[in-house]
Amino acid sequence: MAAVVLLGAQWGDEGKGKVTDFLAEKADLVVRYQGGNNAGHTVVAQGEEFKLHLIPSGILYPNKTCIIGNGVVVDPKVLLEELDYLAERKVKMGKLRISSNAHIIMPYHRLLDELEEEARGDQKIGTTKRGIGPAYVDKTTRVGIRMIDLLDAEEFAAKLRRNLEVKNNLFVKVYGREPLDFESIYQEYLGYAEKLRSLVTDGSLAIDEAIKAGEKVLFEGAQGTLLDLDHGTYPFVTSSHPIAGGACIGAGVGPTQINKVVGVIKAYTTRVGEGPFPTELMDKMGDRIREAGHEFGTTTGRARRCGWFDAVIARYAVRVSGISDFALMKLDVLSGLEKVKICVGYRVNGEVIYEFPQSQKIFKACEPVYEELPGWQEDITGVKSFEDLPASAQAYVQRIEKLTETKVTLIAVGPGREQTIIRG
Ligand code: 2SA
Ligand code: MG
Repeated sequence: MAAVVLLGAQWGDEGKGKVTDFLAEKADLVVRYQGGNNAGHTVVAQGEEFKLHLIPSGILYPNKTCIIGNGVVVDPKVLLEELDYLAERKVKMGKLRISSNAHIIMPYHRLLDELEEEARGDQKIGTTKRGIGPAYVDKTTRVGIRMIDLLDAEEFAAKLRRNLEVKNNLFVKVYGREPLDFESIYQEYLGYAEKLRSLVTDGSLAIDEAIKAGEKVLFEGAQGTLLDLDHGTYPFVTSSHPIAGGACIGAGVGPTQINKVVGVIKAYTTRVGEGPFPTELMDKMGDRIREAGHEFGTTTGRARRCGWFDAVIARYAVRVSGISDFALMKLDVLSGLEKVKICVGYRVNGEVIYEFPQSQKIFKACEPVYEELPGWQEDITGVKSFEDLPASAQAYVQRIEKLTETKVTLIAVGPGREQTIIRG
């Protein structure tokens, strides 16, 4: 397998970190292609737990190269903190490279994220307030500051000055805030530039050279399909493209180079932030899943909304990303239930639909149509092969495969690297 894209097939937090870590073992290069430090990966390696937000989880292998692609928005302060954290934990690290075309998150992006959320009132999106959206806005309106600009003090000063003029006008006149100070931001960021200079490279070229040399590349998506700017539950989405196509743009690689797309799904569904969620459980069952699955955000610590597995969404993810394999996570969390449910369609306006609707107004009105399956009581956290899973757990997985027409080739029954069932 030369190049694999790994992505979230739900609303993020599917457990991508664990699968990345697992697949990274076989890769030479691990590339992030979108998002920023709104992501959060918890990886258990060498018996220890690591929390990463920006750096690809492949960094935990000393002989790998990790690339932060051009499609990522980089908060340099956070990146340096993360590097320090890894150094403190005395991890033998892989090589890290940052694309020169990646955009930089500036202090005014973080402030804007906060102020805009506040201003939205009950229409708020529930962002992570990391400045992600405002940084992508600047990229799109062509005033963004890229890694390469940051390394050129003169260029950086000019761009920062121009940006601050516009942003400060907004802070003062619209939000009644104090203006941000040019000099302190300038000095602070020049400091980051010096620390990061040696890591900046042409990411697309590095990936191309690796592929041509026969190396294996893993593209690691953050967030999930339903948070995609175009294909997600707009406007309750993030400002980038977690879907497989995002890897081409966000890393600078052509679609014909990608051989495999792995979608990560959880055995149930979760969502952080606002927006419709048909299978959400507002009852004791939702609490039970949250507790058993430790469903609290890695980035913000927020309690995640929990619900049953939604096959409509999973099938949709297969469609928009061309998912070839599913990795099914946290199957063990459902152990001990008498019955488990899978959403197979939605009831809306007096009819039943089986495709993810285009209109968010309709999606919001959707009531799940459930299929009920028998649960399993056994502890499965030590199970090593599919055949050794309880019959009803096997049936649950097979039902998901049938409904999504996609093979589940990896099943996680616990957080550890060894708690993984591989199916051919
Ligand atoms: P933003 O900050 O602009 O990207 O927020 C926009 C929406 O996207 C949601 N969002 C997320 N949802 C789930 N997981 C996310 N990342 C972390 C992770 C979660 C965490 O991958 O583990 O640690 O809390 C993530 N990032 C953004 C967000 O809730 C808004 O609905
Ligand atoms: Mg996560």
